[in-house]
Amino acid sequence: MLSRLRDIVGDQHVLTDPDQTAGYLTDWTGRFTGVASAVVRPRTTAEVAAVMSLCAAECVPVCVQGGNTGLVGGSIPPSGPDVGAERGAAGPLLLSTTRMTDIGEVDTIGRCVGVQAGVTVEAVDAAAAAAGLAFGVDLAARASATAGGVVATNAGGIRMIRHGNTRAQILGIEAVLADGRILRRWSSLVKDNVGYDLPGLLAGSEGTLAVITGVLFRLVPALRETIVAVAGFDWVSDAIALIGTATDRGLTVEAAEIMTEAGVDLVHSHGHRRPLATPAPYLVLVEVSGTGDVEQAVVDLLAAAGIADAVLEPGPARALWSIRESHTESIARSTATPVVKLDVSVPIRALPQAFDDLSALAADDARPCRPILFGHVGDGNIHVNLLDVAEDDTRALTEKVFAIVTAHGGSISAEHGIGRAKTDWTHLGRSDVDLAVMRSVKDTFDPNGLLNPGVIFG
Ligand code: FAD
Ligand code: 2HG
Ligand code: ZN
Repeated sequence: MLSRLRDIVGDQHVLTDPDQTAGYLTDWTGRFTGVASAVVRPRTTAEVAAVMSLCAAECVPVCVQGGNTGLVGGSIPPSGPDVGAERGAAGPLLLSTTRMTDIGEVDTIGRCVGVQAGVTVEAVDAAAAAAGLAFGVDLAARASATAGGVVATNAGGIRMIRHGNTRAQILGIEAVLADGRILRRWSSLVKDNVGYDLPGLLAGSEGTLAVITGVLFRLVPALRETIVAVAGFDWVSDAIALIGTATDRGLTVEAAEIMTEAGVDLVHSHGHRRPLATPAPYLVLVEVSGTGDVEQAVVDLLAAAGIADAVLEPGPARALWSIRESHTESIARSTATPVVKLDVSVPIRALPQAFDDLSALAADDARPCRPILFGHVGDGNIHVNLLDVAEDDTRALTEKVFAIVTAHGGSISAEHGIGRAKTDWTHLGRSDVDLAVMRSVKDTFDPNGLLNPGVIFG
C-alpha cells in the first residue's frame, strides 16, 4: 500500500516517521490526537483520485485535513489503532491538502476565482484584493484555514453578517468521491438550477462525503472605508439594538462581535490593550461603512444609544480587532484543563437571556468552571468556552450548555460543525427523519464508510 502511494505522490509525500506526522495528528486545541498509517500529501486532483481509488480497492479509511484549525476534532483521525482493521486495513490514511495551493486568475467580470483546496483564506483574499475585490469569508485563523476546510465546515466568521456563510460564496466545486471518481461543477453562472445543489451539499460535509480538491468562489466588493468602534454595554439587548439602529440609519454593518469583561481581562493579561477606560459587562465591536461622514454617523449612533465610553478607529483597526481575535489563543493558554469549547447559536431575540443563563454556569459550586463567552452577536452565535473544568464534569457541563441552547430554540453547532466532539448530541438539532435522510446521503456518497469515519455520525 505504502509503495503504491509513493508511486502516486512521490516518496517524500508519504510520511510515516512519527516526528513528521505528529503535527498532523493533533488538533489545534490539543484535545484530539489520532492514529494514521501514513500522512499522504497529493499535489493534484489526479493524484487525489488515484489515492482514493487505491483506498477504495483496499478498503482503507481516509481522513481529510486542510489547515488543521478546526475546533471540533474533525480534521484528526480516530485515536483507536483498529479503525479499518475489521476490513483488513492497517488504519486510516490522513490526506493533507497542504500542497494543493494553486490560485487561478481572478475573473473580474464574473467576480470569481478558482483555487485548489489547500489555498489559505488569507491567500484567496490577497488574490481578490489584487484585482480590487475581496473574499466574503474571513476569520482569525485566516493564515492557515484553507479553501477546502472552510467549505467542508461551512465556516461563518466575522463577515458572515455581511456576506453570508461559506456556502453562500461557492459558485463551483471539484471533489474526488470515495471511489476515486471526480465530480466537477465549475461555472461562474450565478443562476443554474439543473437539479440538486451538490456544491451546497458538500459545504458543511466535514470530509464525510468527498475530498474537495478545488473551489470556484464568488468574490465581493472590496471593503470600503470603515469605522471600527468598541463600546461598553450593561445589557446584551442594548448591543443588539445598536446594530439594528445602525442599519436603520443607512450604515452597512460589516461586522458585529461581542465580548465580555472577563474575556477582555483575559486577553489583556496576554498583552493586549484594554479598549475602554470604564469596565463594562459587555463590549461590542462593530465595523461599519456607509456614505458621507461615517465617523460622525457612528458618533451620533453611539450618542443616541446613550453610550458613555467607546473607542473609534478607522478600519482595518487591527489593534482593536486583535482584542476580539485573540480570545481563542488566550483561552488555550489560560485553562488548567482542556477547554470545554462549545460553539452554539440562538435566535437573536433569545441572546440576552442565553448570555445570562450561560454566565450563571460560573455560580454552580458543584461543577466549578470559568466561562468566557464571546461571539458573532449579529448572527446569534455565542462561543462558549468553559475553562478549568474537572475532567469528570466535562460531559455534565456540556449537557447543561446544550440544554440552555435547545430551550431557547438554538443550535448546538453554529459554525464549527459536529466533528468528533459533538456526535453524541446531533439528535438535539435534527429529527429522526432528518438524521435518516442525512445517513442515506452519506451512504450514497460513501457506501463503504471510508471517508472520515466517526465524524458527524459517531
Ligand atoms: P481542517 O481543520 O483541516 O478541517 C476541518 C474539517 O474540514 C475536517 O472535518 C476535515 O476533514 C474537513 N476538510 C478539510 N479540508 C477538506 C477538503 N479539502 N475536503 C473535504 N473535507 C475537508 N471557524 C468559523 O467558522 N468561524 C470563525 O470565526 C473561526 N475562527 C477561528 C479562529 C481560530 C483562532 C481558530 C484556531 C479556528 C477558528 N475557526 C473558525 C475554526 C476553523 O478555522 C474553521 O473550521 C476552518 O474552516 C477550518 O479550516 P481548515 O482548513 O483548518 O480545516
Ligand atoms: C472565533 O469566532 C472562532 O473567534 C473561535 O470561531 C471560537 O475559540 C472559539 O470558541
Ligand atoms: Zn466564530
